[in-house]
Amino acid sequence: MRTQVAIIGSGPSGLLLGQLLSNAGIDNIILDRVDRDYILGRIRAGVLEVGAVQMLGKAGAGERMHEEGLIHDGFDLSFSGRRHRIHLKDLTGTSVMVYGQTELTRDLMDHREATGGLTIYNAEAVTPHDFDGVRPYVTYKKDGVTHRVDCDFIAGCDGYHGVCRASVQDKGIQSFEKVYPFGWLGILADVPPVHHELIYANHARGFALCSQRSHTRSRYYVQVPLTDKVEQWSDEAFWDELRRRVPDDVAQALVTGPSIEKSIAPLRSFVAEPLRFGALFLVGDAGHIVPPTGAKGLNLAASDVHYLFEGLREHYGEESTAGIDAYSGRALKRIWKAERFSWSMTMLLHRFPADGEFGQKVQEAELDYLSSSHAAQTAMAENYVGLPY
Ligand code: RFL
Ligand code: PHB
Repeated sequence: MRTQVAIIGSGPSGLLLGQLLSNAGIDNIILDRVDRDYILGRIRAGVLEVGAVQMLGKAGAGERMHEEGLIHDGFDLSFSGRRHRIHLKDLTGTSVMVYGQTELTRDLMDHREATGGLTIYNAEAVTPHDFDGVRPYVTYKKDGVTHRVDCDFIAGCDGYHGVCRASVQDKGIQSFEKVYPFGWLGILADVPPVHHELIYANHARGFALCSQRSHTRSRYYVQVPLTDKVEQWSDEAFWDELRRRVPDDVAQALVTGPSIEKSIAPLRSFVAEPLRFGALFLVGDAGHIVPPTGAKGLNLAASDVHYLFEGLREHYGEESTAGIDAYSGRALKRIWKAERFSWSMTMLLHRFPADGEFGQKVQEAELDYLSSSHAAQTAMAENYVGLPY
């Protein structure tokens, strides 16, 4: 088989890139090691910046998002028993869109199918080859047979645990990492959200987040020690803990119900540099991870795709390599700003056991300052709605 761009990974990065390339007449094949239902079973992001919203529209897959997505003009910070709203729209002129990653992925998969794009699911042992040379190719196994895809470029859209970053370990890649001493226990339930916007809570017992997917489906998180196992947490124990960490009026209004998904995600900040190795590009979580506190992971995947797509379009359309040569530098500039913001939101809102009560007091002072400073709120809002591409 031959294609122009072989895309490894059928998550949001791979699907978005594939669709933009197809729309521009650039041939591509997507390979994923699991199947469609498995990918759609992963409950992840929920908040889209305007840039990601525009990218989905540009891909031609934004119709349902515009019908069903919820526009949020602000969010609440809860601390010291009170709540403060960050007026995103008033402070920046921009809102965010609450639309689940599962739905966005489903829309992109459906659109790819409808427009005749090729995705090979359940591809085993996917391996990129010769991306340093002039004839890159990818091999994979399916039903016991090894296949080969010759290509011009390989897009590594295969997430944090993928094969692409692993295959450049001896090629001068540098990693920058911070691991946090806790995780997020998340629950998805078909109950109406407790509030029409998100609530991020700093509490002496640990962080909590009240989020949502629709008017009838809620997503809630509480900070837990890394040693906790999801089996230890009954639904009742989760709801009780959440009630303790949010203001009283919120706790009283909380509607609970059986969970339809429950999982623990560790928190990590990670950046790989550079993001290009010859004909191989790292895109999205394959190149970087943010803790979810700033809601930036999926949004960074979208901005990476923007820079890479523009570079590839220039390469094929104008025969210029300027865009692909600039990909790593351009993407990393935006990535590091989102890394900084996600790290600072994480430091501000979580309980760090090693920092003791001093740490908690400093956080409360910063939150109190934030609630009285227009400048500090503007800085937070600008970063939350997303910096320009
Ligand atoms: P993905 O989604 O991980 O997709 C990678 C795909 O590659 C496949 N793959 C392979 N295929 C072939 N061969 C191999 N060897 C392969 N290895 C892996 C996988 O099967 C998969 O299909 O990466 P992508 O596309 O870069 O997308 C990134 C986003 O998924 C991620 O950044 C977000 O989910 C992060 N995130 C959030 N981001 C936001 O913007 N806003 C949020 O509100 C938000 N909340 C979250 C989050 C992530 C979370 N967790 C669980 C990590 C909340 C949570 C709890
Ligand atoms: C979510 O709804 O899953 C979500 C929302 C905001 C975040 C992280 C996760 O910051």
